[in-house]
Amino acid sequence: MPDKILVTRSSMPDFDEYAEEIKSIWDSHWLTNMGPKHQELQKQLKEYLSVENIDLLTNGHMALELSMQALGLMGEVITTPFTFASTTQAIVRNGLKPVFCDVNPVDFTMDVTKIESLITDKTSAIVPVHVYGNVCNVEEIERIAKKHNLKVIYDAAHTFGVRYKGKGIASFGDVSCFSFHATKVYNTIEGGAVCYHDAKFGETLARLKNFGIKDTETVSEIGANAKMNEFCAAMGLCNLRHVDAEIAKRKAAVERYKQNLASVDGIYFVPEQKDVQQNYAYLPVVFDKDVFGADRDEVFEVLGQNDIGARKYFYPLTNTFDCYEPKFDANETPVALKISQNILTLPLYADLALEDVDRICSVILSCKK
Ligand code: T4K
Repeated sequence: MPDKILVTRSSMPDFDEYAEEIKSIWDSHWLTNMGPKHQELQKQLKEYLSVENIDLLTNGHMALELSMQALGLMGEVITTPFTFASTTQAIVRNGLKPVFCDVNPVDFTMDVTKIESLITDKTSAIVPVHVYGNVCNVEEIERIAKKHNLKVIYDAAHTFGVRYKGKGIASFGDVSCFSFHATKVYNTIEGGAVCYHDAKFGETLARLKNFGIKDTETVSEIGANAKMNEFCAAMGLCNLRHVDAEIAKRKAAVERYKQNLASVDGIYFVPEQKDVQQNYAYLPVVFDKDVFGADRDEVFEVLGQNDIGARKYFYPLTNTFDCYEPKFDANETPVALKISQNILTLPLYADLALEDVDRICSVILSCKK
């Protein structure tokens, strides 16, 4: 009986490598609050991601939430409902109103042709998501933001290491927020980062992640605690040594999936994006029941019966969540609604054996009618 295959599996260094990395923490007794591992990781990531400025946080969610606070956003924020709960929750928890823009059916990022009609005199920012590692139309978003004097905060949770036209993905927009959660291409166990251009913003963010403390006798903002600890930073230092090799293995798994499934009628893969160096973060496929014969939920069930844990990322859309009052109408984002009802993210991680990819594909093909 083969082991259960889950949608992903955390990348980890060898135990000895991590043990060696954390030895100095025992010597120093310095566990958190921007210690030496934090500083070193910040320096290495700045270079790896080719960014002007970077700050490390506890997770990707706090990166989003505190970035919005640091920018002093007000009123309405244009965003996508086709994302993980975090993006919309960060907006709402800042007292802002999310205004949902539909996505395009090719790569599921924000449909830039629909942004301008949603702008009002209350709009202060655009929060697009490079969903699954697919790069948004950054040029058009920049044009619109400049024209209407809006801030742009990219949810870059899925785009660690992605480059567009040779530039690090976080070069675009005012701010980009990464997640280094255990399930991501690159992890620090839990963790996240904010990349930005404006030094003043960086100073505010640094205070916000440390209770708003300016110095030992001055607290200038209403902050939170979102500091990355030394054990997470140490994991990050180890994982950074291997991330290129991990991405190469992911690429091989994605290519194997495509060899097996890309020519099958009724299964849609996102085409490779021009000028993009990808990170192969997720493998989303969309089922067209009229052509394939089985729908997404049926394939999901059959995979589950075979101990294969695909996931319905991102279903349901965030604009259908019960927790929002007033409620939103998902029919206003029909493309996102249709995709969320038909999409499945298939298992993908560096150590996924190609034979397992073949087995997953044959289970999927067994559903075809
Ligand atoms: N923005 C976007 C667009 C995001 O996708 C996310 C997070 C964020 C913002 C916020 O970033 P963080 O604050 O999380 O840094 C998972 C992750 O928890 C979440 O980070 C991620 N997006 C989301 C897409 O996926 P769940 O609830 O699906 O996770 P869970 O526990 O079901 O894990 C999925 C699979 O991963 C498991 O079946 C096995 C594997 N796994 C999981 C864990 C926890 C491991 O191999 N090791 C582990 O330690 O949310």
